[in-house]
Amino acid sequence: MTKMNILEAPFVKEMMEVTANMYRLGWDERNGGNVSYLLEEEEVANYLDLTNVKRVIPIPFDGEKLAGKIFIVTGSGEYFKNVINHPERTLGIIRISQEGNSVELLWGYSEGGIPTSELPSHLMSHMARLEVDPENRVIMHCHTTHLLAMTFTHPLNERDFTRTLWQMCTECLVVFPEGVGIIPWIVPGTTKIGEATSNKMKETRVVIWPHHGVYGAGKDIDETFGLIETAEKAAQVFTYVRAQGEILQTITDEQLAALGKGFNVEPHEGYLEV
Ligand code: 2HA
Ligand code: ZN
Repeated sequence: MTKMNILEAPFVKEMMEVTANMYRLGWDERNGGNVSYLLEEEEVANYLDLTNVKRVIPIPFDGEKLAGKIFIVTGSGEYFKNVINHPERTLGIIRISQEGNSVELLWGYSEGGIPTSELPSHLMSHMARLEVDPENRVIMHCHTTHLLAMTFTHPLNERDFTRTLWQMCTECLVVFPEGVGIIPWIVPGTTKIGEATSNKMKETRVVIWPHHGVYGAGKDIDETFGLIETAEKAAQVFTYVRAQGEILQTITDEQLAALGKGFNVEPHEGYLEV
Protein backbone atom coordinates (compact mmCIF):
# COMPACT_ATOMS: atom_id res chain seq x y z
CA MET A 1 0.00 0.00 0.00
CA THR A 2 1.38 3.43 -0.87
CA LYS A 3 1.89 5.64 2.12
CA MET A 4 0.67 9.21 2.43
CA ASN A 5 3.11 12.10 2.87
CA ILE A 6 3.98 12.29 6.57
CA LEU A 7 4.40 16.08 6.36
CA GLU A 8 0.67 16.24 5.61
CA ALA A 9 -0.24 14.16 8.69
CA PRO A 10 -2.48 16.14 11.08
CA PHE A 11 -0.29 15.17 14.06
CA VAL A 12 2.87 16.51 12.37
CA LYS A 13 1.11 19.73 11.38
CA GLU A 14 -0.23 20.16 14.91
CA MET A 15 3.28 19.81 16.33
CA MET A 16 4.57 22.38 13.84
CA GLU A 17 1.78 24.82 14.65
CA VAL A 18 1.88 24.48 18.42
CA THR A 19 5.65 24.89 18.69
CA ALA A 20 5.41 28.00 16.47
CA ASN A 21 2.73 29.44 18.74
CA MET A 22 4.69 28.64 21.90
CA TYR A 23 7.77 30.31 20.41
CA ARG A 24 5.74 33.35 19.34
CA LEU A 25 4.42 33.72 22.89
CA GLY A 26 7.95 33.80 24.27
CA TRP A 27 7.64 30.54 26.17
CA ASP A 28 10.44 28.70 24.37
CA GLU A 29 13.67 30.61 23.95
CA ARG A 30 16.58 28.76 22.35
CA ASN A 31 16.03 24.99 22.89
CA GLY A 32 13.58 25.56 25.75
CA GLY A 33 10.48 23.39 25.90
CA ASN A 34 9.46 19.98 24.64
CA VAL A 35 6.26 18.25 23.54
CA SER A 36 5.31 14.58 23.31
CA TYR A 37 2.13 13.27 21.73
CA LEU A 38 0.90 9.67 21.92
CA LEU A 39 -0.27 8.50 18.48
CA GLU A 40 -2.54 5.68 17.32
CA GLU A 41 -0.62 2.91 15.54
CA GLU A 42 -3.24 2.68 12.75
CA GLU A 43 -3.03 6.41 12.18
CA VAL A 44 0.76 6.34 11.84
CA ALA A 45 0.60 3.28 9.56
CA ASN A 46 -1.12 5.42 6.91
CA TYR A 47 2.13 7.36 6.58
CA LEU A 48 4.99 5.09 7.66
CA ASP A 49 6.11 1.49 7.31
CA LEU A 50 6.12 0.49 10.97
CA THR A 51 8.58 -2.36 10.33
CA ASN A 52 11.22 0.11 9.12
CA VAL A 53 13.19 1.10 12.23
CA LYS A 54 15.78 3.71 11.30
CA ARG A 55 17.72 3.74 14.56
CA VAL A 56 17.47 2.34 18.07
CA ILE A 57 18.13 4.94 20.77
CA PRO A 58 18.73 3.78 24.38
CA ILE A 59 16.84 5.49 27.22
CA PRO A 60 18.13 5.66 30.81
CA PHE A 61 14.93 4.63 32.63
CA ASP A 62 12.24 1.95 32.55
CA GLY A 63 9.64 2.67 29.87
CA GLU A 64 8.23 -0.88 29.79
CA LYS A 65 4.70 0.19 30.72
CA LEU A 66 4.61 2.07 27.41
CA ALA A 67 6.14 -0.75 25.31
CA GLY A 68 4.95 -0.61 21.71
CA LYS A 69 3.43 2.84 22.07
CA ILE A 70 4.28 5.42 19.42
CA PHE A 71 4.94 9.10 20.14
CA ILE A 72 5.90 12.16 18.15
CA VAL A 73 8.45 14.07 20.24
CA THR A 74 10.47 17.27 19.82
CA GLY A 75 14.22 16.68 19.43
CA SER A 76 16.91 17.32 22.02
CA GLY A 77 18.65 20.67 21.54
CA GLU A 78 16.29 21.76 18.77
CA TYR A 79 14.76 25.25 18.82
CA PHE A 80 10.96 25.58 18.70
CA LYS A 81 11.60 28.56 16.42
CA ASN A 82 12.86 26.13 13.75
CA VAL A 83 10.29 23.32 13.91
CA ILE A 84 7.90 24.96 11.42
CA ASN A 85 10.62 25.08 8.72
CA HIS A 86 12.52 21.89 9.60
CA PRO A 87 10.03 19.34 10.95
CA GLU A 88 11.99 16.32 9.72
CA ARG A 89 15.10 17.34 11.63
CA THR A 90 13.49 18.76 14.79
CA LEU A 91 10.74 16.17 15.36
CA GLY A 92 10.88 12.40 15.64
CA ILE A 93 8.36 9.57 15.70
CA ILE A 94 9.50 6.92 18.15
CA ARG A 95 8.16 3.58 19.39
CA ILE A 96 9.02 2.36 22.88
CA SER A 97 10.82 -1.01 22.63
CA GLN A 98 9.38 -4.18 24.15
CA GLU A 99 12.04 -4.14 26.90
CA GLY A 100 11.32 -0.47 27.63
CA ASN A 101 15.03 0.44 27.66
CA SER A 102 15.22 2.02 24.21
CA VAL A 103 13.12 3.73 21.55
CA GLU A 104 12.87 2.81 17.88
CA LEU A 105 13.05 5.75 15.51
CA LEU A 106 10.43 5.48 12.75
CA TRP A 107 10.77 8.96 11.25
CA GLY A 108 12.53 12.28 11.85
CA TYR A 109 15.63 13.43 13.78
CA SER A 110 17.05 13.36 10.26
CA GLU A 111 20.42 14.83 11.16
CA GLY A 112 21.23 12.28 13.84
CA GLY A 113 19.15 13.83 16.61
CA ILE A 114 17.56 12.15 19.60
CA PRO A 115 14.38 12.77 21.64
CA THR A 116 14.18 15.65 24.11
CA SER A 117 16.47 15.57 27.16
CA GLU A 118 13.25 15.67 29.19
CA LEU A 119 12.09 12.27 27.88
CA PRO A 120 12.06 10.78 31.43
CA SER A 121 9.59 13.43 32.64
CA HIS A 122 7.50 13.05 29.51
CA LEU A 123 7.22 9.26 29.44
CA MET A 124 6.76 8.95 33.21
CA SER A 125 4.06 11.64 33.05
CA HIS A 126 2.33 9.78 30.21
CA MET A 127 2.34 6.63 32.36
CA ALA A 128 0.88 8.54 35.31
CA ARG A 129 -1.79 10.32 33.29
CA LEU A 130 -2.84 7.21 31.36
CA GLU A 131 -3.53 5.49 34.68
CA VAL A 132 -6.01 8.18 35.72
CA ASP A 133 -7.24 9.16 32.23
CA PRO A 134 -6.90 6.70 29.31
CA GLU A 135 -7.70 9.59 26.92
CA ASN A 136 -4.56 11.53 27.86
CA ARG A 137 -2.23 11.81 24.86
CA VAL A 138 -0.15 14.96 25.28
CA ILE A 139 2.57 16.17 27.67
CA MET A 140 3.89 19.69 27.09
CA HIS A 141 6.73 21.56 28.79
CA CYS A 142 7.66 25.21 28.32
CA HIS A 143 9.08 28.28 30.04
CA THR A 144 5.95 30.41 30.43
CA THR A 145 7.34 33.80 31.46
CA HIS A 146 4.82 34.95 34.07
CA LEU A 147 4.33 31.59 35.79
CA LEU A 148 8.10 31.28 35.97
CA ALA A 149 8.40 34.78 37.44
CA MET A 150 5.69 34.00 40.00
CA THR A 151 7.82 31.20 41.43
CA PHE A 152 10.13 33.94 42.77
CA THR A 153 7.48 36.18 44.31
CA HIS A 154 4.70 33.85 45.44
CA PRO A 155 4.80 31.21 48.19
CA LEU A 156 5.36 27.81 46.62
CA ASN A 157 2.62 25.92 48.36
CA GLU A 158 0.10 24.36 46.02
CA ARG A 159 -3.04 25.56 47.78
CA ASP A 160 -2.00 29.22 47.93
CA PHE A 161 -0.53 29.21 44.42
CA THR A 162 -3.69 27.60 43.00
CA ARG A 163 -5.96 30.02 44.87
CA THR A 164 -4.08 33.01 43.49
CA LEU A 165 -4.35 31.72 39.92
CA TRP A 166 -8.07 30.96 40.36
CA GLN A 167 -8.63 34.52 41.64
CA MET A 168 -6.85 36.19 38.71
CA CYS A 169 -9.24 35.09 35.92
CA THR A 170 -12.74 33.69 36.32
CA GLU A 171 -12.05 30.92 33.79
CA CYS A 172 -9.20 29.36 35.76
CA LEU A 173 -11.18 27.31 38.26
CA VAL A 174 -13.24 25.87 35.42
CA VAL A 175 -10.15 24.98 33.37
CA PHE A 176 -8.09 23.47 36.21
CA PRO A 177 -10.44 22.72 39.15
CA GLU A 178 -7.94 20.22 40.55
CA GLY A 179 -5.41 23.06 40.97
CA VAL A 180 -1.73 23.05 40.15
CA GLY A 181 1.05 20.80 41.47
CA ILE A 182 4.46 22.20 42.43
CA ILE A 183 7.65 20.15 42.71
CA PRO A 184 10.88 21.25 44.44
CA TRP A 185 13.71 22.66 42.31
CA ILE A 186 15.47 19.63 40.76
CA VAL A 187 18.10 19.32 38.01
CA PRO A 188 16.20 19.09 34.68
CA GLY A 189 16.53 16.11 32.36
CA THR A 190 16.94 13.66 35.24
CA THR A 191 14.94 10.60 36.20
CA LYS A 192 14.48 12.25 39.61
CA ILE A 193 12.61 15.23 38.16
CA GLY A 194 10.64 12.76 36.02
CA GLU A 195 9.54 10.89 39.13
CA ALA A 196 8.58 14.08 40.98
CA THR A 197 6.64 15.44 37.99
CA SER A 198 4.81 12.21 37.24
CA ASN A 199 3.83 11.78 40.90
CA LYS A 200 2.14 15.18 40.77
CA MET A 201 0.56 14.35 37.43
CA LYS A 202 -1.59 11.71 39.13
CA GLU A 203 -3.48 14.60 40.77
CA THR A 204 -3.04 17.69 38.61
CA ARG A 205 -2.54 18.30 34.89
CA VAL A 206 -0.48 21.41 35.55
CA VAL A 207 2.84 20.96 37.35
CA ILE A 208 5.05 23.95 38.11
CA TRP A 209 8.83 23.60 38.02
CA PRO A 210 10.06 26.46 40.24
CA HIS A 211 12.44 28.90 38.54
CA HIS A 212 12.17 26.87 35.33
CA GLY A 213 8.71 26.53 33.79
CA VAL A 214 5.63 24.38 33.62
CA TYR A 215 4.36 20.95 32.54
CA GLY A 216 0.87 20.43 31.19
CA ALA A 217 -1.08 17.31 30.23
CA GLY A 218 -4.22 16.76 28.19
CA LYS A 219 -6.13 14.67 25.70
CA ASP A 220 -4.93 16.56 22.65
CA ILE A 221 -2.59 19.36 21.61
CA ASP A 222 -5.25 22.08 21.70
CA GLU A 223 -6.53 21.19 25.15
CA THR A 224 -3.03 20.99 26.63
CA PHE A 225 -1.93 24.24 25.03
CA GLY A 226 -5.14 25.90 26.26
CA LEU A 227 -4.52 24.65 29.78
CA ILE A 228 -1.01 26.12 29.94
CA GLU A 229 -2.20 29.30 28.21
CA THR A 230 -4.92 29.80 30.85
CA ALA A 231 -2.57 29.31 33.82
CA GLU A 232 -0.01 31.59 32.18
CA LYS A 233 -2.65 34.27 31.52
CA ALA A 234 -3.57 34.20 35.23
CA ALA A 235 0.09 34.60 36.13
CA GLN A 236 0.37 37.52 33.72
CA VAL A 237 -2.64 39.20 35.36
CA PHE A 238 -1.04 38.55 38.77
CA THR A 239 2.08 40.33 37.50
CA TYR A 240 0.03 43.38 36.43
CA VAL A 241 -1.99 43.36 39.63
CA ARG A 242 1.18 43.37 41.71
CA ALA A 243 2.65 46.14 39.56
CA GLN A 244 -0.51 48.25 39.82
CA GLY A 245 -0.41 48.09 43.62
CA GLU A 246 -2.91 47.38 46.34
CA ILE A 247 -5.63 44.77 45.74
CA LEU A 248 -9.01 46.35 46.57
CA GLN A 249 -11.24 43.35 45.76
CA THR A 250 -11.02 39.84 44.36
CA ILE A 251 -13.22 36.88 43.43
CA THR A 252 -14.46 35.57 46.78
CA ASP A 253 -14.42 31.92 47.83
CA GLU A 254 -18.24 31.92 47.70
CA GLN A 255 -18.09 33.13 44.11
CA LEU A 256 -15.46 30.52 43.22
CA ALA A 257 -17.65 27.80 44.75
CA ALA A 258 -20.65 29.08 42.76
CA LEU A 259 -18.51 28.99 39.63
CA GLY A 260 -17.64 25.35 40.28
CA LYS A 261 -21.35 24.51 40.70
CA GLY A 262 -22.34 26.50 37.61
CA PHE A 263 -19.81 24.72 35.42
CA ASN A 264 -20.19 21.34 37.07
CA VAL A 265 -16.57 21.00 38.18
CA GLU A 266 -15.29 19.97 41.60
CA PRO A 267 -12.72 22.42 43.02
CA HIS A 268 -9.83 20.69 44.82
CA GLU A 269 -11.10 19.70 48.25
CA GLY A 270 -10.12 22.12 51.01
CA TYR A 271 -8.87 24.85 48.68
CA LEU A 272 -11.95 27.07 49.20
CA GLU A 273 -13.14 28.32 52.55
CA VAL A 274 -16.89 27.99 52.24
O1 2HA B 1 14.72 20.95 26.45
O2 2HA B 1 13.35 22.99 28.39
O3 2HA B 1 13.91 21.54 30.51
C1 2HA B 1 15.06 22.13 27.07
C2 2HA B 1 14.33 22.28 28.33
C3 2HA B 1 14.80 21.52 29.47
ZN1 ZN C 1 12.73 23.49 30.35
